[in-house]
Amino acid sequence: MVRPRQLTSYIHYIKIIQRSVIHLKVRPYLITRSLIPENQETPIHFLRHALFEDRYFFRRNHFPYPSTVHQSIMIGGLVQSPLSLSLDQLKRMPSTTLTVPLECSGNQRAKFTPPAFGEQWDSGAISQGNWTGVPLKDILSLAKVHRKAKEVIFIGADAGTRNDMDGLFHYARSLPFHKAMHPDTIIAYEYNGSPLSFKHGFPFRLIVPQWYAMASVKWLKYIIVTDQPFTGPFQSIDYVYYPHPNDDEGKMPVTTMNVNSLIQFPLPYSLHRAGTILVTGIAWTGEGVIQKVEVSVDNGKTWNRATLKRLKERYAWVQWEWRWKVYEKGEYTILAKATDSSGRTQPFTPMWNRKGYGYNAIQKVHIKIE
Ligand SMILES: Nc1nc2c(c(=O)[nH]1)N[C@H]1C(S)=C(S)[C@@H](COP(=O)(O)O)O[C@H]1N2
Ligand SMILES: [Mo]
Repeated sequence: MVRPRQLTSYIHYIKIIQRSVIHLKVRPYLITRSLIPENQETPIHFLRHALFEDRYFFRRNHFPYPSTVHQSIMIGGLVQSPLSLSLDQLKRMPSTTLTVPLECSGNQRAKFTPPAFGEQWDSGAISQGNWTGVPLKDILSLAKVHRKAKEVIFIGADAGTRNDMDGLFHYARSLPFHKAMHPDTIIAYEYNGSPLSFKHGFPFRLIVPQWYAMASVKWLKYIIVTDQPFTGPFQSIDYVYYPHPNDDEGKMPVTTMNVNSLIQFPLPYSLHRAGTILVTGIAWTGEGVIQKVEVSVDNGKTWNRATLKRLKERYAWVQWEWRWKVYEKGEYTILAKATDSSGRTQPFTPMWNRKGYGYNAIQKVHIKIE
């Protein structure tokens, strides 16, 4: 029999072995959080490029995958000319390609204390690639939107039940009209130059740059223009910040991504020789652009400016690096902190909220120099 104390030390060894195996460039894989619906994280620490292969893109689903694929989108509601568009028709319209990261608003939820309700994501519910599609505003103008329009609702083909309400629900979300009309809000039909894969929304999905990814509705089936606030459960119950544990006071919708960064190297709990260590990672924001990333190895007493490697694309994450000269053996904590052009900076303590959205506290990586 293994006694609990031994067990913890075994787990400790297994973790060390796993980490060293990963160091030997074993092929990365998605980490499964749930099988049905399929929720899987990206091996974000091991992918150091800007465009992720489809098979390494995180997957976040509320329901089992849809059983039928709809070959056209219907646009209706407060419009003069309701219409239906097939994939071929859409492909004939002028398109745009954007490098956009999608980050689940529940990314890093597992780090909240006290624990927050929901899928316990570590830091891999984020991925990035090139999305090609037609600006939604061009489609809305074909349909001739009524002047009274206030919101646009997007309905996906997937549906299922919820624990908190009776009935069958489609995954559906709305955008305020001005965001729907933004030239970079697109109906995407290609990812990295290939048709969207089924798991990521084939034949078309919405891509809403700078918003958390719940807005980017997959398997898009209906687009409905309305003058009323949309109150579907994925709009008015989920994807709302609830700052208090027991009441709904101060609730706020989840929209743009918080300023955030991630240390990709060194890996947590890794061992290193004294010398120079290239600390690397990524930083991103949903408002403006990343202005600076700072790294601290003395628990925040002093901060060092990291070098930013910007891509041309304005929504893409920024890669950063900082050369750390470390000669003294011992344990260290590396902190990384990003600041964006709207003046937002990562906090030491995350804004706790009941459903665990928008985690963006400064990341801490413990390592040892020996
Ligand atoms: N139709 C549909 N669209 C959806 C979802 C869903 O469950 N159904 N999940 C949303 C959420 S919460 C996220 S984080 C992203 C995940 O996109 P991905 O699976 O392509 O990574 O899709 C969004 N769009
Ligand atoms: Mo999400």
